[in-house]
Amino acid sequence: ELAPKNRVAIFYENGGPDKISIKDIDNVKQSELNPGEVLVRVLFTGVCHSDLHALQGDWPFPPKLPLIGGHEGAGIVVALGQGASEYVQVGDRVGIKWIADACLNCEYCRLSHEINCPQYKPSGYAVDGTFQQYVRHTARYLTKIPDGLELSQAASILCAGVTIYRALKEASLQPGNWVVIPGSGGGLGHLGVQYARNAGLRVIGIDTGSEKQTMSQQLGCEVFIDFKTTSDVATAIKDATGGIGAHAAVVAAASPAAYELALDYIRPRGTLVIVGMPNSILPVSIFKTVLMTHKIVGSAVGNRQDAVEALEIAARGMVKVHFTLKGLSDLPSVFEDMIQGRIAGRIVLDVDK
Ligand code: 8ID
Ligand code: ZN
Repeated sequence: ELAPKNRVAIFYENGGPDKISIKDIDNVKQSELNPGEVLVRVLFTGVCHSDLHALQGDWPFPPKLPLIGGHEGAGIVVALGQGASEYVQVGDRVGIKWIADACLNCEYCRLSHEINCPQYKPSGYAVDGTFQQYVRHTARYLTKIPDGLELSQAASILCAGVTIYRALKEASLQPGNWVVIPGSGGGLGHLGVQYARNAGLRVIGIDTGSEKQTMSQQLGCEVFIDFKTTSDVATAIKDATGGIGAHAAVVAAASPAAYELALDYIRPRGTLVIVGMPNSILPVSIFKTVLMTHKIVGSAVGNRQDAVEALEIAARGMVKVHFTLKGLSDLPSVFEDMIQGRIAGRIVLDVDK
């Protein structure tokens, strides 16, 4: 028997944290599930900065309204629609990611680039996400969570972890190379430091404040630069890397300034990976890009295999999400803290609290 009610965090218009209401709505009935769909009982969900962009509506394509946000969910399958048992069973521990579904049949999907599928649907953006106790979801796009990885740990691997893991791949680095991670004390960044170290890279973190500095250094940054108190970040990075700059920057900050700086400290043939998503323009010198033979690449979440790999690494204990556990009803204050830049690591919500 499914619970009659579903507790959700919902907003009806874009704006600040005060737009969010926590309420009980009628739960989906088993008979309402479409073929291929399942009902997932979410237990834990991370809060990603993308959820804040969705709330504020500051991206070029605004989200559906009203919206139940969230796209880093870990929970248990509780009901199956017709045919869903081909993919999952009741009781399976599963993860919900940014990509809720894609056609799996177009050229991009065939190449495992589901993020480029014209029909892909983002969770907590185009369809309701994980800031609720029960989510209907296509069975084929869920990710199984490895045994031995707690659901509260798995949650933020499903967006922050996968995204930064894939972004590091896009930087095409070799063990021993230098990578700079602006935003190293944030959700994506603090996981990026660990995935990078795990791949044998040397990491320089950029962020601000003593809490984020300590976290960045404890997780493996050899060098930490506070962008608010360092007058010449580019020179500091060149000094740390034998005078020539880093092999790559993987920018995990929602800040245009972090991007502009990166073009000044990556070495010739270096790569700038665009991950953090301020809605802004990056001025790039055409002349300098040619002279330095720089590469600038965008990276968006990861595919199903990236998710499996990112979770496996976490299950082996090589990467840990450093999170503070709060309740779903705390979501407005969590967004307020995110706006103020007060969150080191991640906030994970217990959706029952
Ligand atoms: O697929 C993608 N590309 C993807 C997936 C998930 C998230 C992109 N994102 C985007 C989010 O939408 C957001 O724009 O990545 C960005 C970072 O998400 P997050 O890690 O969830 O945000 P956070 O926890 O707030 O961390 C951001 C960190 O950046 C620092 C902040 O202090 C914070 O610790 N930061 C800022 I703001 N400006 C900085 C700067 N100039 C900076 N760090 C270095 N230099
Ligand atoms: Zn996210």
